[in-house]
Amino acid sequence: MSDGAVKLSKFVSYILRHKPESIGLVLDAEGWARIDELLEKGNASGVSFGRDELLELVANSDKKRFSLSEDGLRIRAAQGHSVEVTLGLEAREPPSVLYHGTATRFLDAILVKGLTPQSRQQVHLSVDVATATKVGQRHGKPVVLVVGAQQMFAKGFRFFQADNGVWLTDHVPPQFLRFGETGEA
Ligand code: HQG
Repeated sequence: MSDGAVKLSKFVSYILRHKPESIGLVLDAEGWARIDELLEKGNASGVSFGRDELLELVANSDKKRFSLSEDGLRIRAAQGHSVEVTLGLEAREPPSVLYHGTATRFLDAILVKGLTPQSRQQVHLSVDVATATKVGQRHGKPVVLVVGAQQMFAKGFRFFQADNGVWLTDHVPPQFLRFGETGEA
């Protein structure tokens, strides 16, 4: 993505996941915003972007961060919310393992409490080690934990897959975690 696209992606992520009210936008219960309104209020807040740029961002976002409604009139973040939303995803059977990239400085707490959503609505899990490593790098020295997703599922934990493939669950107790890769080259 170009520098401009990354900047716009960060702005739209911030609005649709965390602070819609900062530009006077109201999301519906499932996290959707009207595209017209996002354009109008985003531009009024001083960030200038057009419909084409926004739609290009949706199509080319490296992590497919945004989804469009079937009628093409609304947009939402696929995952990552701190605002309370009900994405309306169906619970699904996960693969046998999933991965969670984090930073080494969080490990002590994670080994006691397991993975908890922190400021987001759910814990985010990746389907592969490479992606998890990148997620962990955002926070510091990365470490990848292997999540016994199938084991959890067998015990009644529920898993959801966002439109962009990221898996979501409410909590991963420490007994379902084991160390994977350091994420280092
Ligand atoms: C850690 C990005 C202490 C957790 C990514 C993580 C993802 C704990 C941090 C999505 C803990 C929260 C989400 C505990 C978990 N004690 N720390 N008990 N349990 N943590 O950013 O998963 O690029 O809220 O390990 O790709 O890093 O923005 O979550 O390090 O899909 O599109 O607390 O955001 O997507 O950090 O990332 P975050 P995350 P985008």
